[in-house]
This record gives sequence, C-alpha cells and structure tokens, in this order.
Amino acid sequence: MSPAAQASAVRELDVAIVGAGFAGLYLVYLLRQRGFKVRAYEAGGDVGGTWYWNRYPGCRVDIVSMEYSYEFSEELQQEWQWSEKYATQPELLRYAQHVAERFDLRRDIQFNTRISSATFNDASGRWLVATDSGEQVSAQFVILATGILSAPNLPPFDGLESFTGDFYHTGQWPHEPVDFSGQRVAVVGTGSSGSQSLPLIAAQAEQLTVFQRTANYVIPAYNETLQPEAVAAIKRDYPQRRQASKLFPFAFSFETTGKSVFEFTPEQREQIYEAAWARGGLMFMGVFSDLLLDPAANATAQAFFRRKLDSIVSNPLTAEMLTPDFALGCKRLVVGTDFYETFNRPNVELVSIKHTPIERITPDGLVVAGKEYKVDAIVFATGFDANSGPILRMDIRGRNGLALRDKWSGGASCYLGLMPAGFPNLFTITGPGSPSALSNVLKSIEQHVDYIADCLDSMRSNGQRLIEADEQAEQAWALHVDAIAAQTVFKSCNSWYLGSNIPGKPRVISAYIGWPEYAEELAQIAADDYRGFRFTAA
Ligand code: NA7
Repeated sequence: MSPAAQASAVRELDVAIVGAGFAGLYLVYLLRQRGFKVRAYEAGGDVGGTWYWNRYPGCRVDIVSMEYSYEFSEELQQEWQWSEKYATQPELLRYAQHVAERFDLRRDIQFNTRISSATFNDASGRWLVATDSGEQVSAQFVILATGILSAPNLPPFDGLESFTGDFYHTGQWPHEPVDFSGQRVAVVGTGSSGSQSLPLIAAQAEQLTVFQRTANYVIPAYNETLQPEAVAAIKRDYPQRRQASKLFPFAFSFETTGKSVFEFTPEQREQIYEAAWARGGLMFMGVFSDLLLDPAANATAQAFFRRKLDSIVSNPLTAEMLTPDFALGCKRLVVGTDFYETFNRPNVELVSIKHTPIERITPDGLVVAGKEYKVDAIVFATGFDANSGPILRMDIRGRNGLALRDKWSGGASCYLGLMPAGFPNLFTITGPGSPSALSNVLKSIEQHVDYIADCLDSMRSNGQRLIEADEQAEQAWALHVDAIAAQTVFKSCNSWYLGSNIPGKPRVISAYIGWPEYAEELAQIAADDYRGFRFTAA
C-alpha cells in the first residue's frame, strides 16, 4: 500500500475504547448516546471480558448477581432474570451478550483485535492507536477498559514445553468442555480460580493432586437458586436498593454488627461468627468494624476459621496445611463450594509447595522436593498480572514520547485512578488508585463511565481539546491511597492487590479503600472545575 493510501486507511474516532467487557460495553452505549464517534477493540471473539475468558469449571462471581449487574437501564435490570445467587460464568457471559444485543453495541466493537500501541502526538493532540494486525486509528480520546484480571500469569516453569499431557490456564480456558474422566490431574494454585475449580475436577478425575503455595481463606458461598418472590421484592424498588448498597464500604450490601470485635464477649463473638459463616460470602470479613483494621481483632476471625476448618477436614495434617498464615481479608477471600470437603475424598492429595517450589515439569508430571508426581493434565490456576498488567502489555506513549512502562517502573499510579499524568486524554476505567477490585466492580465501572462521559460532555461544551492530570495532584493522590491502605490489613501479605504475586513487580496497592467517599470526592472535584486536571482550549 502506498503511504497515501495507508494514511487514508487511518480510522478517525472521537474515542477509541480498549476492551469490550462490562466497562467497554457501557462505554460504547453511553458515549454513543452522547453523540461521540466510538469504537471498541476487543482481543476476544465476543463481549464479556473476564467472563469470556474464564471458562474453567466452577467459575462464578463472588458478589451476589442482583448487585453485580448494571443499573444504568431500568428496563434492563427489570427484564434480566438471574437464576442463582452467584451466577456462573456461562450466565454472566449470556448477560453481557444480551446487553450487547439489546443496545445494538456490536456494530461498534471490533473483535479478535488486540491493541498493541497507543501514541500521543504532541502537535495534533490526538492519539494514534495501532492494532496487532497493523490497523491504525486516530482518536481524540483513548479509554482503557482493559479489566483488572485480564493478563493471565503463567509462571515460566522449567520443562513445561516437554510435558506430553494437556495443560490449561484457568484464565484462558478452552471453549469446548474439558473432560478429565479417568485422568490424573494436577491443579497448581489455590486462589479463587483453583479453589472454585478443584471440587468439580476432583469429582470427575481419577486422581487430583493440588499444589498449594499459600493456603487461602475459603468461605462457603451457600449458593442457591433465586426464588421468584425474592427477586420480585428486590425489583419492586431496585433503584432505591441500588442506591442503598452504594452507601456500603465496598459498594454492595452486607450484614455487619458495625461494632468492634472487642465490644462483645467471646461467646457472643462466636455466635456472630457462626451466623456470618452460615450466611457465607465475601463479607464475612465485614461482620465486625475492625477486622480489616486491627490485627488483634483479625486474629479472632483467624482462630474461628481454624476451628471451622478442623471440623470439616478429617486429616489433621491436611487441615494444618490448609490453614492460612496471614490476616483474613488481606488476600481476597475465596467464596467457594465444597472446597475443604474435597480434601476428604480418597482421590485428592494436597502437596505444599510453600518451602519446596515446583522444581521442574517433566514429560510426565511435576517434580517437587525431588519427587515426581505423574499426571495426565495440569491446570494452572496461577492468577493474573492484575490491574496495570493488561495496560503495560501495550506500548503506550504520552507527552514527549514518555513510555507508560517507564513512568510506572516504580509502580502504577493515576490521578484518582482515572488518568496518569503526562498522558492527556487517556482514561482508565477502574484503573490503579481507584476502588476497582476493592469494590463491587460493576458499580465502579458505571461510576467511572458516567464520570468520564460527563467530563467529555463538559469539554465539548467549553471548547476544550485536552484534559491532563496534574503531576502533583497525581502524587498526592498516590500518597493518600497508600496511607489509607497502611491503616488496614491489605499491605500485610503478598497479593495481586499489591502486585506482589508477580516476581519483580513493584509492591504498590492498586485499589483505593474508600468507597463511598471516593464517589463523593470525584463529584466534588468535578464541581470544582475538575480540580487537579488541566485543560487546553481547542
Ligand atoms: P490468585 O488469587 O492470584 O491465585 C493464584 C494462585 O496461584 C495462588 O494460590 C498463588 O500462590 C499460586 N501461584 C502463583 N504463582 C505460582 C507459582 N509460581 N508457583 C506456585 N503457585 C503459584 O488468582 P485467581 O485466578 O485464583 O484469582 C484471581 C481473582 O479472580 C480472585 O481474587 C477473584 O477476585 C477472582 P500465592 O498465593 O501467590 O503464594
């Protein structure tokens, strides 16, 4: 193609959106409605993001579906029927597909297209975005709707290429069902993905060997089929309920005493923990007001947890190995079904790799402490390079050619979790420094998309061409995010919230622990003419 023809092949957009998960879908919907010319680029073959890729057995959301869902359309939230308290991945994917169809979003989404780079042109004030197939797009704004958990982490195990069986990463699961019947299977990793999948794999496989580096807290989900009367009761005043849920610290409702552990006698405490266990779910960690703040309070929850574990797991040595050694809530709690019970099965073995890592992978299995475990298939449930991971897999360059990889070499930071300084007109949805994973992320997505749409509207009416975050405002925000985290248990262990699950990644808290104040603060900043941002006139 001649240079002239190439130039004419550049697509012109107001907004280029990276990703068509729940954030990308709502961006396409809202920005199009506001009259912006948009297009979303999606690496997957369909919409859904996380729920498109994570097809492993047992994959479910860990926030109740009546709350982990969009509220931007009253018609949508009235007509959609969730079948279970915690929807499975196939149902979540159907929901995303329904949204895409109902609002005719697919015509502005390009599938099977990965964005490889985005470069800001100082002279024109526009972004040049390139796809992996060499297509080029010129856009005034770029919005990264790349998701928190979309860059799978497959550690470089020695010898993996020599393995003669099949191996899988939970975050890149095949579209066809995988049948483990009659097989010896290894699961590596016991975060949510490993813990949700291994009870189902154990029920199917001949033998399951679980390789655990860090024991996690797994709280029962007590998932159930939703009853029509209960759903109808919620839908009668859905908007009011949504509003009420967003007043809770993590943007979803939960039961709490609202008081310190130490305001109760040990007997009362035990009853409260028992009731919280019987309800199940993520917010076991919110039953007292100080569990995430005070190590002594947290220790009471750990002790209760240990008693529960001992009562379920019949082999005391296995129970010991399954006992976490860090503060409850520091890593994301796993909301599971039959996880501990699975270790009572005769075909399940737990191998600790805490002190003796996987040495290598052979054609026939895995070697730990000099012993070879022969398997037919390996499931790597080894998590993700979270938050900044998917962003940094692209080559993003801002003012004066500044590479985002260089700017973030000491840790990712964005002013308000919305925009990195030095990168005008580049927004992140649920980006580093926003509540993201430490909130009901659907609510954080809607809040960010609404906020950005309003900001773009305001710029258009005020004749502004560029918005950029002030360097000092960004630094002050990063200090604030860190200072809040330092008052909690979240920095007391290694987790993907901190990036410390990835060797060499700077250890920085990625999520702002401060919903609902965060939403109020952003609204106030907009009211103060977007304090901390600078604008350039057209
Ligand atoms: P997680 O929660 O990051 O879990 C990954 C697991 O894999 C965890 O047990 C890790 O142990 C283990 N892991 C990671 N690298 C290795 C190596 N090199 N060797 C052995 N074991 C390893 O990811 P998930 O996909 O389960 O869940 C992510 C989120 O998705 C979850 O929190 C929910 O929000 C949904 P470690 O703990 O690092 O010692």
